Amino acid sequence: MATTKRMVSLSSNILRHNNSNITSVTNRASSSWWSHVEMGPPDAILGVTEAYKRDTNPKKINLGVGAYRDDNGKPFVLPSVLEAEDRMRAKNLDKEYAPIAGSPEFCKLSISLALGDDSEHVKNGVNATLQGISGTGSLRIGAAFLHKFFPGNKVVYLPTPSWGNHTPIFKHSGLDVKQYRYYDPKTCGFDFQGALEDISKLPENSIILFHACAHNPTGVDPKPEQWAEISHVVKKRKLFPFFDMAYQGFASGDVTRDAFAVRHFVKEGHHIALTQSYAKNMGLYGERAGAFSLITGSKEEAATTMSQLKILVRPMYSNPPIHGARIVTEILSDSALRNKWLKDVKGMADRIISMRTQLRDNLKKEGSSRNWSHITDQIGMFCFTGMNPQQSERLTKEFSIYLTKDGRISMAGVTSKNVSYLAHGIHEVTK
Ligand code: KET
Repeated sequence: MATTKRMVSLSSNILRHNNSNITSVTNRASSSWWSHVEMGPPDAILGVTEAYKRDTNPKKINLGVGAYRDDNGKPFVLPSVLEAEDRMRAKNLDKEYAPIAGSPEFCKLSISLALGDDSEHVKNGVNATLQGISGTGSLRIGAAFLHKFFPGNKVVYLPTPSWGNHTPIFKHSGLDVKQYRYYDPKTCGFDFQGALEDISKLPENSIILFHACAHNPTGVDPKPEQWAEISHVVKKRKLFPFFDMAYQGFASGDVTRDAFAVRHFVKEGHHIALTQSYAKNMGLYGERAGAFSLITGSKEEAATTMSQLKILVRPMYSNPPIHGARIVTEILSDSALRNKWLKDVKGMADRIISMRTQLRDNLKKEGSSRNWSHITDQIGMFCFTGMNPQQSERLTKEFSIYLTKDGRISMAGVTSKNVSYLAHGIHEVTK
């Protein structure tokens, strides 16, 4: 009797419990799961393109994102890339998965492009190189690896300013982010003394990030002799150098010249981390082809670190996309096609350099009395104009010229057709 009573009360408890679960599910479903989610801000760089697309002014110009345009303002598919794709088509390739670390051939060609075909480090197999999802994905994997295995301070020191996505990438991986002096707004140039002073005081065993060339957003790079001194201080402070190389070939038009800093550090014995992107120098933006490398102390270290990199990649995205990596492999492995590509890169870099001169000349023609010499002194895809956020905003509102709020303009979006309108707009908001 007592047992039956207890069973009845138990089952009604279960019923009540189930009912209350059902009610709370229904309530939540009717009020929606996501009512607490607040609207996030648009991305500081990619959000500019979204706003540009909404603008109906026929004179509009998008100088927000760093994406190369030809002199008609159209996206540019490199002739060497088209040829690589033709060759690939003729090979009837399959669409099987890539290995977790991507194509081994792509990895070998990528690290050789960075360090040089005659690199002892590549010959000795002390590099752990993994195909990443373009530059961003490679940075993210590198950051995840450092978060898990870096034996020193889990702090990355970034130049001030740096690419807007560096801080979120490193923070998202669990690393702390701090700064060192880099750009001097007074000279619109490199603050060499400030950088050296800051770097020489960083806590030992920290991570320091460098833009290998064509610093984004400032377009200001250290000179070779300044790099040599920086390398010296980095070694003295026992810092771990992490190079982000997103613009090899884009700064000077010469892939060897643009690899100077990376090659110098490696030659000086630094065990660096390196990310590479083919978004800009091969125009493979949406193909997401890039690489992450560690230059380690031995072949064994290269193997152990590689095994752990793969363990990080597998649950994140399993393995990288194949099409872009195949294009890169096709181009870099054939000397004729490689030379064609080198000409394509030089052509893009030269067009940008000539646009810098034209923009400066047009500002003079407009009657601007400001010193615009930094437009031609800076290199790479961007010009850090020195315009403040209010001036940048006016340029967008009054002239439909889109740029990031920090006054950065993508020189790759300037053409012989829009340069005078751009100069006019800049003069109007800065006079
Ligand atoms: N590093 C730097 C310094 C960089 O400027 C970019 C892209 C990347 C890495 C990553 O590129 P990816 O496409 O993932 O290979 N910069 C341009 C585009 C962007 O912000 O995503 C830009 O600054 O406009």
